[in-house]
Amino acid sequence: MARNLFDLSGRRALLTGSSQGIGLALARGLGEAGAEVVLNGRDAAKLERAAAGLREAGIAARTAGFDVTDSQAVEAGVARIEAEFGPIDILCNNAGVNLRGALEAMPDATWHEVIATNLHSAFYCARAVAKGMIARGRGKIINTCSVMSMLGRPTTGPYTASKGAISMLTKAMCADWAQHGLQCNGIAPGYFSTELTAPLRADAAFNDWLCKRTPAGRWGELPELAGAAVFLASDASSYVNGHLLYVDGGLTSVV
Ligand code: GCO
Ligand code: CA
Repeated sequence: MARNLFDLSGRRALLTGSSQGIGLALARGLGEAGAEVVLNGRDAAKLERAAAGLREAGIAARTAGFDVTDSQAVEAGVARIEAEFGPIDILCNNAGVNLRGALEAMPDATWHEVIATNLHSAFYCARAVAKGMIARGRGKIINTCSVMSMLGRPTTGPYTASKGAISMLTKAMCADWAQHGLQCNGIAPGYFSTELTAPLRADAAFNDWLCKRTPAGRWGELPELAGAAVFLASDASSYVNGHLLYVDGGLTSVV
């Protein structure tokens, strides 16, 4: 029987920032398609709870709690995963924070935390896993971008800059690594109901604006991101490279 192009069985995925929100939804989606998923996050207890939830759904879930903003911790964390569990076939660079505030009053520390968490981490993790992927002649890197890879919004300066940068880093990864059999692409979510956007959903005016601004007329629900992740993580996208796949209810297609 022909192999299902979207089947991820036998593949191992490392997902950064996956103890909640988009990262955990991507892990669930890849797991449901058959992948073994390795969750990463800063809070060990939250990470274990997330993995337990996936295991209850029959997904092979492991945890690897290392600080993705520390390049030495990343090298050690990736080496430990590949020694203990086996090769990483799929990397989802999803770790991200959004610390909002007026740009003119933005402290250095806030800027640096957002850029380090959202951008440096993607470089550190991709560099660490690319060594094995290049040696094996295949691998999938999926970077969590955003509609803010293309659009700004007041008070989200560092986040917007980081998401623009990671969308271009995705193309840089394609430029360097496509020749080695890696496919490096981005998923650009619109507005989804997550912990990160909870403060926005609590604001009636923002809610009203978002539902009018989004052609689908609503917030995205996390399971609606799984299909894009499975597609970009699977053989179905073997000739897709450097692509930014918007999952945004049409938001970036209209004014
Ligand atoms: C905001 C939101 C957005 C979302 C999402 C949109 O403050 O506008 O936090 O940045 O997080 O990234 O795709
Ligand atoms: Ca986002």
